[in-house]
Amino acid sequence: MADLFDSLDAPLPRRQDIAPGAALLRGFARDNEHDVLAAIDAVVARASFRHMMTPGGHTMSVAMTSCGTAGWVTDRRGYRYSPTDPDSAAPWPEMPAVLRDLAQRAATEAGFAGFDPDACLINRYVPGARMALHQDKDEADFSAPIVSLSLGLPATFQFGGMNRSDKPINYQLRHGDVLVWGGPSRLVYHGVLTLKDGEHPLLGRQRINLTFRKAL
Ligand code: MD3
Ligand code: FE
Repeated sequence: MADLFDSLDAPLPRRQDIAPGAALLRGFARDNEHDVLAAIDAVVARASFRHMMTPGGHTMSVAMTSCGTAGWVTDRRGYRYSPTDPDSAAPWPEMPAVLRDLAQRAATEAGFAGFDPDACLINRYVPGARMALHQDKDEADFSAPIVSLSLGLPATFQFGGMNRSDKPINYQLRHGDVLVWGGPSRLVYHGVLTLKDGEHPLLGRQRINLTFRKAL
């Protein structure tokens, strides 16, 4: 049977392989965006966003919190995964099932069946916030991928190489996009350019990014 979209221009592909082991699943989280946002609200109600300090003494422009058995923290002592929230000394909130399931479905679609994340970092960008090029290498097991979910305002994501000096390729990440990074792409340098101002219908003047990891 003919479908409504047959007559329209082809949409952007739903899945784009951007490098070996790296897949962009556009709009993957749109189907249950309301449940996803409610789950994030529930986590943030128990573990607030906070601006952490880097070991070098700079306050990050991105505000962060975590859920799961481990959360990522940084302070003057360095970077690490911690089983407790340093602000409350309590364990991080449990990872909501709706979030874990989404990450597992995305990982499976990208070829990483069996992904079992124990940490979910939640980053909040307001206009002006950015994340400089870095590698994610505080996790114990690099054979597991990282799954990232973008919500709210669009951002320009920089995908670099194995050396900081490798020229990055820029990708636009929009509300509901999911990225899976594994295999040869797991340790590439990456970052997010300064968030531009805007107003998102569900999230207002902010972007939220979740990253699901096997940290321990
Ligand atoms: C590529 N977050 O939390 S997500 C981070 O949009 C982080 O908030 C960015 O980098 C953000 O560490 C980018 C996409 C991402 C996450 C982890 C990766 C890309 C990655 C790890 C390896 C390679
Ligand atoms: Fe990162």
